[in-house]
Amino acid sequence: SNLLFQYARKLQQALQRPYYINGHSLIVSCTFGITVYPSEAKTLEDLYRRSETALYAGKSIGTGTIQYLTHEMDTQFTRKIQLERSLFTALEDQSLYLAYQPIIELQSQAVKGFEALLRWNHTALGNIPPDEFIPLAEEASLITPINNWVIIEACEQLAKWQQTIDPELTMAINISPHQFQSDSFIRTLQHIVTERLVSPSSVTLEMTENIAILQTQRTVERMHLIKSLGFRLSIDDFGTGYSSLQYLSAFPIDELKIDKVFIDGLAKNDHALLDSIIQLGRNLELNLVAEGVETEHALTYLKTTDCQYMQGFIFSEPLSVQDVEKRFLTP
Ligand code: G
Ligand code: MN
Repeated sequence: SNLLFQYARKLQQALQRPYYINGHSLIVSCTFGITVYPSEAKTLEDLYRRSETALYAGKSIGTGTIQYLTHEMDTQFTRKIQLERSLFTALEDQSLYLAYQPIIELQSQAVKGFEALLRWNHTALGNIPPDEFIPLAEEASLITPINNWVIIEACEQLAKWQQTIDPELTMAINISPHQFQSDSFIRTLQHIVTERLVSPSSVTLEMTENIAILQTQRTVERMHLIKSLGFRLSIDDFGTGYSSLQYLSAFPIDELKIDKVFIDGLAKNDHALLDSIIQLGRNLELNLVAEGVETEHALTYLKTTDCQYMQGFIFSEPLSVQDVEKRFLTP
């Protein structure tokens, strides 16, 4: 294999020189991905696919890299291909589904509503975290249909639960910065309003602070458009993203979801930032939801503050539709 490497180097040196074409000097760069036949690949297709895997891994290090296929690269790539292929049918076969985590009113402990969370239970590979499958869905151009499905599905579910559980229930839906900018997203919201799937005032769209990095004027206009359709807006994972606070008064938002890190701080009696965020939220007349509440200690403390709502394992994990109905549908 050392010989192979030397051979690749020589080829690279021969190819990587300036070419003079029409008075222009063009530099060619040359990156190698190497797979050995027949020990690492049995067929031409395999040889090609695996070399390409090594090539892209090499390119991510830098052009001009000579990269052998490693075992790790190979298993990672095979998993990726397998996941990507199943993603195309994941909506139909219902392996992609929504879980619903209750949002609780702190003082009364009553269920205010739910947050819809996208989950994927792959038939062969088990639970695949969103961090892994969302980028794949983006790559495979499946993210738009999936995003739209999430919104419609969550709204239809809310409409059912408003009839069977409580007419005041709300639903929170996560929106990515890219999705927020898309026209398809706005059309989906308009569809909900015109078809009267559910009252938009009971639907909260959650976006992270990263939304503020995008061109502000356009972002603000878009938020006003969403508000004019009647939906509510919330900043998710508040306190961990974009550091400027100035956007808070520029954005027409209704709610802050306080990131779990500030709740976790309570274990060390570290509540200065949490108190300040709650104060800030109240001064701006925003709803406040504490996220990731796991301990009795944190819950007890939160009850002494002006924060109105909480979400977390201490009350409930995200639940399936069946489990929500088992727990909250009283006959
Ligand atoms: O980014 P966002 O806040 O929407 O993500 C919520 C995620 O946090 C979900 O995946 C949910 O399952 C998880 N989660 C919810 N409550 C808790 C909790 O109390 N502890 C931990 N560790 N995770 C939680
Ligand atoms: Mn969220």
